[in-house]
Amino acid sequence: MVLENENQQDIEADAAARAFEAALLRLDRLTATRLLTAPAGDGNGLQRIERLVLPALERIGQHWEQGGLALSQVYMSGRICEELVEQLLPAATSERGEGPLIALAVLEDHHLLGKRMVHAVMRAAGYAVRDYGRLDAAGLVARVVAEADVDLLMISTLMLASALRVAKVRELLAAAGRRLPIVVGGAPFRLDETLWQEVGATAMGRSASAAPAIIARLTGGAP
Ligand code: B12
Repeated sequence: MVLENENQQDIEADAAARAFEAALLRLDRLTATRLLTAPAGDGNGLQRIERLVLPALERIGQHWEQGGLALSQVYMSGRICEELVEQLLPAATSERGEGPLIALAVLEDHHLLGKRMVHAVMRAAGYAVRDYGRLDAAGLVARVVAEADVDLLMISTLMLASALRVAKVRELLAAAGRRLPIVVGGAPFRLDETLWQEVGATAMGRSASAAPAIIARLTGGAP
């Protein structure tokens, strides 16, 4: 019975993600918004976003790769998702308390949506997060070295070449004598389960909603 319910939920989530994908490709913001702000009882806002936005954009990326879509369609779909995520995710701010100070960056990559989601979730969980935006490996290391109060670094990358640059960040940090945990996330790490270890990260998160628990584990408790 429980299994039947779960199957039914999976089928409904898949149908909703496909409807969301179609709305993105029609540039139909109204329908996309309606699908994201679903009736109560269907998970919280973040779960809903992860269930719709991630698979829809992933399929759009695959269609583009296979030549079925133009890059402009990928771009517009990404922009609409960015706008919606910005509107829908809690904009809670957290003053620095006793908890760890976290720096968050996109490394050598223009895919910013995942970082935005991670930022919103971490702030909502009560963590103090410094958003470094998009940086290259040397720029990121220079900033972490200059800001001695940063306890942990979170890096988001969506391109394989950028994911591999995490190894450079680790190497430059070690050369500068700065040791801190690095938590990575993004498509390349979800596709290759051991990549985070290969690039010398401390941990990997498959989703934004998984991030607070990973940070709590690494820093010895919630903020
Ligand atoms: C939208 C998109 C774009 C948009 C980006 C808009 C924007 N402002 O973000 C635009 C059009 C600009 C774009 C450009 C390009 N793209 Co693009 N893009 C995508 C697409 C379709 C979706 C990405 C996305 O936003 N997903 C939704 C977000 C929410 O998911 P996410 O980032 O994975 O984040 C989630 C988790 O991973 C996790 N997470 C993310 N980061 C972190 C970090 C931590 C610490 C933790 C714990 C968790 C975590 O939390 C998030 C929520 O749960 C992907 C397809 C895919 N499979 O991902 C291709 C994709 C990433 N793009 C790709 C490519 C090739 C490009 C271009 C090179 C295309 C070109 N020829 O110009 C350029 C490169 C730009 C650059 N230099 O960075 C390839 C990369 C292939 C590879 N192996 O490297 C992909 C995989 C498409 C494909 N199938 O080929 N792209």
